[in-house]
Amino acid sequence: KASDLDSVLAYVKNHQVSKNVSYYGKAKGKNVFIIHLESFQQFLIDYKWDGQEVTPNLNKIYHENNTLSFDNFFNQVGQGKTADAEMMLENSLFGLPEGSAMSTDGTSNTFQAAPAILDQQGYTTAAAHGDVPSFWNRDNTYKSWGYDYFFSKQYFPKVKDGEVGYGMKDKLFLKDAASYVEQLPQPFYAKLITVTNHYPYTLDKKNQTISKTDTGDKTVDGYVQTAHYLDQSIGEFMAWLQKSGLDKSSMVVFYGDHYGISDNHKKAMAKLTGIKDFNDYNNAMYQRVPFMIHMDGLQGGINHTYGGEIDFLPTLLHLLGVDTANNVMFGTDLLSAQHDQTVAFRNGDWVTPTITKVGSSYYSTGSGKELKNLSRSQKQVIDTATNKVTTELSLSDRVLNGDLLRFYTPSGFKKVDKTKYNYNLKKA
Ligand code: GP9
Ligand code: MN
Repeated sequence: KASDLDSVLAYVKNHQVSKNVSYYGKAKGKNVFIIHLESFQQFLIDYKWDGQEVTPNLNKIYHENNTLSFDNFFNQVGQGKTADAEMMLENSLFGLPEGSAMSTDGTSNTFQAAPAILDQQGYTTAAAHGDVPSFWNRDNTYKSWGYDYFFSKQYFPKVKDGEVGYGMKDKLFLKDAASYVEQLPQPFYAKLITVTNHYPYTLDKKNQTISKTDTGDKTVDGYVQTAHYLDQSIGEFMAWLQKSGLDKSSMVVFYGDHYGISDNHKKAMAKLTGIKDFNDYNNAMYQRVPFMIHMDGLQGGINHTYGGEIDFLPTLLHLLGVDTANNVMFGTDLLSAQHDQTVAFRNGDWVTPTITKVGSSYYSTGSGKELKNLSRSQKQVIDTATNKVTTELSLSDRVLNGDLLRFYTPSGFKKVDKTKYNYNLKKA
């Protein structure tokens, strides 16, 4: 019921942060490319295997002067994996404790998502994915989020050996998707979801241009190979961007959606990382994923602020000069001096710059030393973080489970009319 929203609105109002004047509106009116790097963990950046950089193109972007890169940015997904990442990135709402919110609530709920917000700013919006449109209920959810276009499998030409795993190979996909996006009225907001770097990391011989790792764990050892292939596809995309001239008028944002190597593979991770006794603390630290914002004229550098996927949208909208004060969002602008650096995991564990909680254990963030006899001030950090994390997760769940946004429309926001959209390719 509508009154359930009161505590949500009060929480959001109480957690407003100031803007960062040196970044606010810096990307106003730019086209936006959101590049989804499937299963891509931060440790791949600058990682070397067999005497080679695994991801030379992304490494270059990561270190460039006009890229703002975050090195303490965590994925916060639960069982919904990609779908949870999409939910957080486009709504600043958490996925649900079980299942995928895109599947359970994507069709029926009211949302105030990135595409609908940007529609108000004159943007054309599109998502692209080289898989069937029904996967994760994208076809229905994207209507609720206000996407003008959704280019899925049916939009792309069938070619021999064009697919592996969950869909089109990244090189073919990005090339074709880019050619669609290029035709959209500007400014556009386009999300391109790659998929080749997905478990179990298989790739045809022809595209294997770096050797597999040698941990002996079959489903882990192909990871560098598909990541290397994904990286090459990014290299080709960036070359296209420059050739098209769109590099001058666009901001390109990269993110990794979640881990590639799950905590069932600690032995293999120990071999890949050189951390002998790869434990729960290390596993938490390796939930870092890339978040990089690349744009001509952007003041870049490597930013060490702790945050996660829930913070993506307010950060992005502020760069675009879009105010978020009236929106129901659980993240805050990573560039704000007041951003709270407590990072929630979906199971209630958390990371702060000083202390990390995994299950019933606490560790010193950085050294990984387990904290046993807690000092008063440590107890205080723990209480504050635990309280914040439980509150924000449960309030976010309340929004999704109760479809509470149907009772609230931010001022100036135009409600999404789901019936307006049809993503089926019309046969000529
Ligand atoms: C499928 C793809 C994979 O369409 O997005 O989803 P995941 O298994 O990573 O959640
Ligand atoms: Mn995924």
